[in-house]
Order: sequence, then C-alpha cells, then structure tokens
Amino acid sequence: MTGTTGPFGINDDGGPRLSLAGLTRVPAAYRPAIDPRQRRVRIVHLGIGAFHRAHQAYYTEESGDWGSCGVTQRSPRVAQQLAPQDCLYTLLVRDSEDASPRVIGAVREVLYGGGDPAAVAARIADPEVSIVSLTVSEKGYRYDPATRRLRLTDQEIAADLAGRPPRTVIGQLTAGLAARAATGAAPVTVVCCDNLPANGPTVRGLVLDYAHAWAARHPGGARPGALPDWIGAQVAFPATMVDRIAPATTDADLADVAALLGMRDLAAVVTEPFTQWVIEDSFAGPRPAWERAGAQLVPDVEPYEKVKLRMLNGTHSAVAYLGGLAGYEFIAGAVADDVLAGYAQLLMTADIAPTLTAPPDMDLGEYAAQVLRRFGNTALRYRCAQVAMDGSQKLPYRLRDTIADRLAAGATPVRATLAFAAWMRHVWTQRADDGRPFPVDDPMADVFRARLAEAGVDGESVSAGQAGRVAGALLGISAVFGELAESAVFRELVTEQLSRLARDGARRTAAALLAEA
Ligand code: CS2
Repeated sequence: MTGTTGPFGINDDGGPRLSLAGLTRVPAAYRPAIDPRQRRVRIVHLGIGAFHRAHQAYYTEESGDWGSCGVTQRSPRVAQQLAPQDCLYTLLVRDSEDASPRVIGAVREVLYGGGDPAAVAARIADPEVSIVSLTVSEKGYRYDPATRRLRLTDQEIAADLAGRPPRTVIGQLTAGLAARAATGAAPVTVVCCDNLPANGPTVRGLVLDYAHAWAARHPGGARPGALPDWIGAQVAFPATMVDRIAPATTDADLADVAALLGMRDLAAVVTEPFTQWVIEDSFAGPRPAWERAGAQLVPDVEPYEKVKLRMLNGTHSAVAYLGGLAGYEFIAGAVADDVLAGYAQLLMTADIAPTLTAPPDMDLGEYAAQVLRRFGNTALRYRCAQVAMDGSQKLPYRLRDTIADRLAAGATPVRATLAFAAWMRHVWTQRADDGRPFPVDDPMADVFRARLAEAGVDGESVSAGQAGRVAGALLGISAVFGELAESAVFRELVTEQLSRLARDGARRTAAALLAEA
C-alpha cells in the first residue's frame, strides 16, 4: 500500500491513531489522569501550540476534571492534528536519560479561529466557561512594548476594528468578552501565559484599547463606555510567570512517541522535566485547582517574572544568537561548548543577577546553574533559530532592561551588550560566521532591511569597518532600543562588540570576553 504524507512528512496510514476508542491499547501508565469524557469545557485557550500543550494543559490534566477548548490562531494545522485524535495527545517528558510519555485528555475541543471567528466568541461567551487563557507569543498581541498600547494602525487590528469577523487575538478576545457582557454571563478570568512583563495587566490594557476604539468607530452600538465598564467590573487579568522548555515537535519525536505508545500521535509534544507556573491569586470566578499540580498562587508575580524573563529568556536569546553565529544548530550544542557556556554563566551572574531581587524561595546562583543544565538537555532539540526568532519582540524585556538598569547603576554590562551585538550581527547578513544561512524571522524584518539599506550597509559580507554604520542604523529602531539608544556608553559598547564579532567571529569574541573577566 502506498502511504500519504502527513503533516510532518511521516507516512499517514501506517497503523492505528491515538483516539478515545483506542485508549485501552495504550499502556496503563501512560493513560490520562481521568477518563477524558468526564471533563467539561470550562476553559477556552487561545493559541494551542506546543508550549500550551506542555504547560497549562498539563496542569489542568493533573488538577481535576476541567476541560478546555483550544483555539489555533494562525493556521488550522494543530486543529487538524488534534481533531482526528479526539483532541488527545502525548506529552513526552525527556532528559538525557529518560523519556516518559503521558496521554493528556484535558483538551476536549479544538477550533480554528482564523476559519470561524464567530465560534471563538461564542465559546468564550458560554456561561460554563470561566477561564480564557492565552499563549500567542509576543508578536501575537500587536502592541507597542514601549507604551504597552495596542497598535491601532496595525493592518490586521484596523481590519478587525472596521468590522470584519475578528481575526486578531485581541479582536477575538474582546468580541468574546462583549458576547459575554451581552448575555450577562458570569465573571471570567483572562490568564495570559506569554513571556511579557506584567502580562495580565498588559493584556487588560490592550483589550480596553480595543473596546474603546471599537466604540469610537461604531457609534450606533452600545453606550461607548459600556463594554470597558463591564470588563472593569467582571473580568480579572492576573499576571503569570510560565516556564517550561517545549521545542517544536520533530518527525523523530513523533516516531519515538509512536514506538512508546504503540499508536501514532501527530499532535505529540516533547518537553523537559522542569516546569513552573506562578500565578497572581486574583480570579474573577472559579478556576481549576492548578496548585494540585504544583502551580504557585501568589499575591505578586513580578519578582518571579523578572527573574525568569531576564535570567532564562535573556540568556536563551544570548545563546541563540551567539550559538547560531558560531554554527551551532541546537541550544544544547551551543552550551556544550565551554566558551559559550562560560559566557552564559558570566552573563547571568555578572550582568543579570545584580538587577534582580530574588523571591524568598529562589536562589539566583542555583537558578543560573539550573538554567544552564536545562539548556544542556540534549534530548530537547531546541533550535537556535527558533529562539532567535522575533528578536524585536523579545529583546526589549529579555536584555535591554538589564542593560539599562546596569548602566543606571554605573556599571558596564559588556556581556549583555555582546548579546545585542550578536543580534545585530545576525540581522546584518543573516549568515553564521562560516557563511551558512542564519535567516531572520521577525515581524520587523522589513524595517531592519530598509534601515541597513538606507545606511548603505553591505548586507552580503561582514567587515569590522562597517560595524558603526550597522549599529547606527539598527539603534534607530525605537521599538527595540527605546531610550537605550540615547546612551553614549551603550552605543560605544555595542559598536565595539559588533566590530569584534565582525572581525573575530562569535566564539573568539566570547572567549576574549571571558579572558578579560
Ligand atoms: C524561548 C522560550 O523561544 C524562546 O524565545 O526563550 O520559549 C523559552 O523556552 C520558554 O520561555 C521557557 O519557559
């Protein structure tokens, strides 16, 4: 029999596929916590990618009988993978020694939001639903990180506001809340699980921006302040800190899962043993007992979030750019290189940790060591290119704020600046030091290209002599650098690091910096 090619390029008619009916064939130890049929949908999740399936859905699985409806945002692919499996999927927890699979039954429905926006709003309006959670990545919010306001001029936001069935995340979320307000449904809690500072309050502001802009453009509707007032009174937006490394699933992962399960699962997700979820204890209505699975409910998330964004994500980005330039495909490969691991360690202890106040249950030294161990997990094939993606959206919180704080304290944050210079070097030619492609994947890629071209930069080859022009061109992007671009110390430091990178390559530059320490 000839096979058809499935979404991951694996043969799609080779043997039974994971499903409710087939669960009895799955080894007992790998089956869901409870019969998935007992779960009721009380959560709508926007953005059901690998991270959600490895993190929040796992907590829901472990903490009772709540179920969720997952919404795919950008493409129907995940919905197409999950639907034929009754929304079941395997979470494969992996480190260098062990691989333990577990079928998760907490996701009970899946919707493609791009294809059916009205269904998303209707699902959010269901009175049984009391949680709407989100993992749509930094760029999914279409906002200006400097002002934390929605970009009303963004084409997609403008199209939603003009009245088409909403396709943006904020448009869909606000439409869902409006539908709830209209039917008088009970209060609801919006749980943002993306790596943004003050993520809950930020999303609250974006929803209110949208609701106000909508009222201004559609004056015949409800009283202009009606929806914002309802949101103010009935919707909670707790801040959260989320942490679990979940790379994009590969064909090899799917083959491993099929071997362990005895069934094919095209929606499987691979993750690490470590997981952490810190949630501000401020809900507007019922919630799952996520603490049963280890979630920490605290009065103030900020100290946790700052440690995680700066230490883990900041260092992840630094390793991704330097590692990518040095020719490493995977993060684990990059930190197996003593030079890059030494640099990452020094970055955390010398530049990042001094800007942080650890929460009482965290030790920054141990945290740094743990971050490096986690990055070194060779069973996770997390590509440098995946972490390097969307730098314009990530770097401001991950590294820029660290640099600004250190400069304000009179210090010279050379290690954190090297990470920024490595990003510039990546954007400059989109090639690694050995000339292999290291392409930029970023919503602002056109802006980078235009600025470099305007400055007359040769985008084909690197030379230390061009470093000043490249740095000058990119420093003008205020969404990335903000006020940091005004700092003469930073401009000089980043230009110096960029010219070293151009002259010596990433590895030798990092080695020199270590030698100077
Ligand atoms: C990573 C994060 O891809 C990236 O930008 O830094 O996805 C990281 O793996 C998670 O935040 C870990 O919790």
